[in-house]
Amino acid sequence: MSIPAFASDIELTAGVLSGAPLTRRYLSDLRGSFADLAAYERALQTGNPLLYSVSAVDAPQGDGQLNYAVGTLLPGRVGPEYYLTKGHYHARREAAEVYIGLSGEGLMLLENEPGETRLLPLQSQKIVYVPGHTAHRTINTGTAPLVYLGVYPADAGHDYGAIARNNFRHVVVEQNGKPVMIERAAFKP
Ligand code: M6P
Ligand code: ZN
Repeated sequence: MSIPAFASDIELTAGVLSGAPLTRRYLSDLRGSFADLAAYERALQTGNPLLYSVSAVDAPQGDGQLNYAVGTLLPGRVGPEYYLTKGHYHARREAAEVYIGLSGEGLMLLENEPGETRLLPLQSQKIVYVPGHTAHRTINTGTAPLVYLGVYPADAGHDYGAIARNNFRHVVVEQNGKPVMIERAAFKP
């Protein structure tokens, strides 16, 4: 029996991990995520751009294993709202995750079930600890792709349902060239 270790290469510009499948999310996959519905429909009429890709390495089955994934979120906006990931809770709610910024500039929007919110920077030399029971979404506030690595328990699972139903309580929009977080209820296109 040899040690079941392995190494991955990160291809930063393509956002790909060697040997791992790549999932692509296009604008049409993000229906319901952006606050400005009219701006979303207008954007879709002019095309269906790639918003982000995820290249994930799944560990072998077994207790205590970790998965990891490189996400590459492109720069852009729908109306005033920056490009973002769908965001999710972990199906196993207590599962935490560590995000490590690799390049680009962005934010992580965190929210828990009581409705508390945190907004933390994600970029090179920043590491964000996402505790269990916390929904997380990545937002690109820069002009280059935001590339990051997420490491999470192999049995965490993705639960998109709660976010698909209620979205996050806050939106991050550009105002005077800077990102500003406002309550979704107060958002006026
Ligand atoms: C990170 C990890 C992945 C996640 C991806 C995109 O790379 O957390 O598990 O899939 O970001 O986020 P989402 O699944 O919300 O689209
Ligand atoms: Zn996660």
